[in-house]
This record gives sequence, C-alpha cells and structure tokens, in this order.
Amino acid sequence: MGETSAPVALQLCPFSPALEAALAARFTLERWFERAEADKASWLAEHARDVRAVATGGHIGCPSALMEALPALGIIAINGVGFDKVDVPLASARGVAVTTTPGVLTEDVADLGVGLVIALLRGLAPADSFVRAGRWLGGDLPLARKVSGRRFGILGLGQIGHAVARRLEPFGPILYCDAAPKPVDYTFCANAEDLAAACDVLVVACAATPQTQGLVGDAVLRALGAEGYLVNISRGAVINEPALVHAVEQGTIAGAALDVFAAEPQVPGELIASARTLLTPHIASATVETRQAMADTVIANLDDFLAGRRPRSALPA
Ligand code: 8YV
Repeated sequence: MGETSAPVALQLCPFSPALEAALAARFTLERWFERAEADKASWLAEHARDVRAVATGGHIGCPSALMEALPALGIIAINGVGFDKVDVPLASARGVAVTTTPGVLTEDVADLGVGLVIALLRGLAPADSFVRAGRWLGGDLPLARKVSGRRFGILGLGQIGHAVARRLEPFGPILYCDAAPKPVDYTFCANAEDLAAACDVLVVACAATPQTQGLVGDAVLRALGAEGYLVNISRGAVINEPALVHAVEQGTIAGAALDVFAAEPQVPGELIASARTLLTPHIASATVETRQAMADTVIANLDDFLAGRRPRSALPA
C-alpha cells in the first residue's frame, strides 16, 4: 500500500507495538492522543475528510464531537469489548460501523476477577509489602479472611460474569443479578440490593449502560455490609465512587478491589490511602496473549472494512 494512497486512521490511545505496526501497514496513522489539543482543530480543518477509520480502546471510545467532525468515517474499531464510550446510535445514523473484540478477553477478565477476590480477602498486596519491608523479622502479619465458603454475588451474568461464576463455583455458592433469570443453577436475585444483601463478595461484571450507571451506590453498599467485599472488573461508572469512598473510609464495607475507576487514570486519593482497598490500573485484559488476540480481531475488522465487507464483529446497527 503506497504511503500517499493509504487511507487515514486516527489512533486515540497507545496500543501494543504489534497492533500499531499492523495499523501502520494499512493506514496513514494519525496518533491523535499525542497531538496537542491546540493543534487538533487546524489538523481537522485540513484532513478530516480523509479519515476513514478510528482505532481506540474500550476505556476511551470516541467522543461524539470527533465522530461528527469526520465526514468520511466508516469504522470505529474498539480494541476491547466495552462500547459505553461510543454513541452507537449516532454512529449507526452516520453509517459508521462500531466493532469490538468479543470473546477473546473473557477468560483474562474472569481470571483477574478471581485473582482480585483472593488477593483482597487474603491480603496478598499487604503481605508482599510486609516481606519486602523486612517487617516479617519483627513478627507475624495480622490474619486475613477465608475465601472458601463465601457466597459470591455476580452483578451481570453475561459472558464475563458467567466465566467468573464458573471459576468461583469451587469456592462457594453463586448468586447473580441480571435483567431476567438465566438457565443456570445459580441463585437469581431480582435487584442489586438483594444480591448485595445475600452475598459476601459482590463482583461487578455488568456492562456500563445508562441503566447500570451508579448502580452500586449507598443502598447496595449498605446491603453488602461491614463484612462484605466489592470487586469491580467492569467499568468505574457502575459504581457511585463518592459512595464507595465513604463506605471504605467508614468501614461500612470490609474492602474493595478495583480494576476500573470513574475518571481513570485518576483514582480518588481516599481509595489510594485506604487499607481496605486493592487497586489495579485497568489490567483485566492486559496479557501478551489476549492483547495479541484482541489486536488480531481489530485488524480483521479493519480488513473487512477496507475490503468493503461488513466488519465481522460490528455491533448491530
Ligand atoms: C481494555 C476494556 O483495557 O474490553 C474493554 O472494554 O476495557 C479493556 O479490555 C481496553 O479496551 C484496552 O484498549
């Protein structure tokens, strides 16, 4: 593909070297996230009509104003499964396909969910710090809490929630909440509050939608209670963060393990300061193997688009 004839793609966030190389082999790539804010309008004035594709992360999506500024845009290829940061109806109305990477990251996200459950209750992060700081020489670490035998509540029994549930089955009973009961042997709870009241560890695995925005707020945290733990591998938006800050500061829940945050990479100082929290920087799909599989899916979708086919994992219009 000749450099001058390659269609233009906007890259909205950093990707793995392999994905960046594959994108660069197909497109004239504009590294939008590196362009100074002050330069963006003039760049668009000159190049907007040449942009055919946007490549982005699930956590970034595509601002609607940017979508609307790109008259020849044909595809928004998300390197992830979350599409909460893209106005899909707007994209459809503009004839823009929105693609994700379904299936390939389910196992990793579920693995991390279970890892966070165990790490939170068993205090793995403080235990590691304890040894490294030489404090073992001065005595034993305070006791942690048992994982086996707990009741696990899965908020959102989609593909990822299901994979978390399957992994947690050997540890204890599984309860879940979703829009409607599913054909599974787990205990259905009609709403998030009932689920939180009935479980010991609440794992948030639902998509971020207008319906789930702030779903885990004061009432759900109160229902989870002072012996209850919260794990979030979904989106920060599903949790009312000020309510969570209050709950961990007051000890009205026992602890929280969080991979996602409302305004990430900004993390509230109170959550960082708390001994009740375990914090990870949105790493649920961040393994070499899965990021390669995600990259392959992104590229397959873009190749479909460039060949004039409907991209294989386009969201329903
Ligand atoms: C990624 C994600 O961290 O799939 C998603 O929606 O949030 C994650 O897998 C992100 O999309 C990487 O670009």
